[in-house]
Amino acid sequence: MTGSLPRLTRTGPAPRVGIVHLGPGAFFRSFNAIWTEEAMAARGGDWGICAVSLNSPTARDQLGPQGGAYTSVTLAPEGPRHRVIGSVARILVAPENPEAVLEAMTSPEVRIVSLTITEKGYCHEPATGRLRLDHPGIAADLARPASPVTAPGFIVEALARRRLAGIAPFTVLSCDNLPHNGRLVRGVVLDMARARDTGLADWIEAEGRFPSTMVDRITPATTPEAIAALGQAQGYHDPACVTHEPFRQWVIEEDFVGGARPAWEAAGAQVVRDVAPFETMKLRCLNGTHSALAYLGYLAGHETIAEAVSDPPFAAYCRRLWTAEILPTVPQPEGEDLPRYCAALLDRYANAAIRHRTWQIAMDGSQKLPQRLLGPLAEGLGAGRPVPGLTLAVAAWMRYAGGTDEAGRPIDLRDPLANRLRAAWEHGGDTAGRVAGYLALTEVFPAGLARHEGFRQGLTDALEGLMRRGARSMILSLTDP
Ligand code: CS2
Repeated sequence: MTGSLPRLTRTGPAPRVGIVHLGPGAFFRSFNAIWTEEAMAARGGDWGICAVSLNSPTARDQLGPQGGAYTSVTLAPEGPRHRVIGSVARILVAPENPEAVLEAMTSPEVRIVSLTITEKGYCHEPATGRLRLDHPGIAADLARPASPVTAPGFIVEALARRRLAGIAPFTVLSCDNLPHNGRLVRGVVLDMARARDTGLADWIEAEGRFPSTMVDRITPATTPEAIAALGQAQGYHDPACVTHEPFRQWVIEEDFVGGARPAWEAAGAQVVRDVAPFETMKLRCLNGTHSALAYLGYLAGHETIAEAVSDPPFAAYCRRLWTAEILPTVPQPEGEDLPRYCAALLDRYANAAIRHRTWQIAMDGSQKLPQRLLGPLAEGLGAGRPVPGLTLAVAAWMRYAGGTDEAGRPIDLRDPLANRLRAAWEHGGDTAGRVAGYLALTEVFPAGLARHEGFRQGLTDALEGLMRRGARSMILSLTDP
């Protein structure tokens, strides 16, 4: 059907490039590209985006034939809204032509390199935040710096070339769901630069800027059904389209090289001195409950987040997590009303127009758990507060990573540590042995937490309960004891 429709194409000229963006997936399209389009419309500036895929050619194949244009589909409960976005000026596929990417990143007109590469793209150890020098991509980039494969590799090589050419560094703007994402990317870039050349590392340390950001917009993976529905509504074929919720929030630390950046605040972004309280709020309140709902919901047979929270014990579980276990660990960000923020989250989750799969959110758990669940858990334990809800969520991750659901069906486990997670399950023997196997993953569990006897026992009991009674019944006993 959509095959016979004309393809969407750019109408006006593409903007001049001022930003190189690594990771042009769905989130970039529902977020960065839209804010930047609006900032340029409001205040001007040459901030067109050169979008770079570090892995597959998919984004280029989708966006390229359309001159970078694509449709943003806002999935409001009352019906979809469509809008064509034109801020993507150019698309590159790094593995096909790393040199073209480095050339773009070295251009003096490019003042910002932004990133949505997901947690694992930073090649760091989640528990410590340090660059993994034994990461195969990092090892390859240190051996052949001029043709990198990883994000840190591209950034360091491009900065080295700028330094040689006497060009100021670009600002590195991480837009991934990681705490202190600016500090994290600065750390991995400096670790890598230092492994190459201390002079380069000193220059980056002195001249480079790595503002932290808090990013928020629920964006499920684009489905063939969404592309077909857009075709029906608009009469064109756009495989690059993105669907997302109406809500969005961007909090950006004001720390750019030479102050150069689009006027994102003209589009409603909050530019602040300290992003940390906003990050903690979002990572723990939103992403924390998202991951909890993903594992427990998946095990209980809920395909989407909206389905999970329409099941009353799951909504009660979220409320309980916020009130009793998460909010006591969240500092007050200026201008936010935390109880209202959480109540609004439940409404956002309940938006049935968004089919955000629990399986999608369950992906890469080993990279997500530390900041989403383990941080508030460790703080709660440290303060002597009971944390049964967060403990149940971690146990559900273990159960999920074991590889079969409650009906005995195999789970398509996607995680950089998938093999080790499965091995911990298979070789653990009994429940206590399995828990011990997971807690021994030092990349995931900080030593203090892994050694905590009460936590270990709580996990073992929760996992035992999940095996015997199932996720829904465990949630019921927690919310309605
Ligand atoms: C989700 C996030 O996939 C996930 O892990 O928790 O992508 C979430 O939808 C966004 O952070 C919302 O801003």
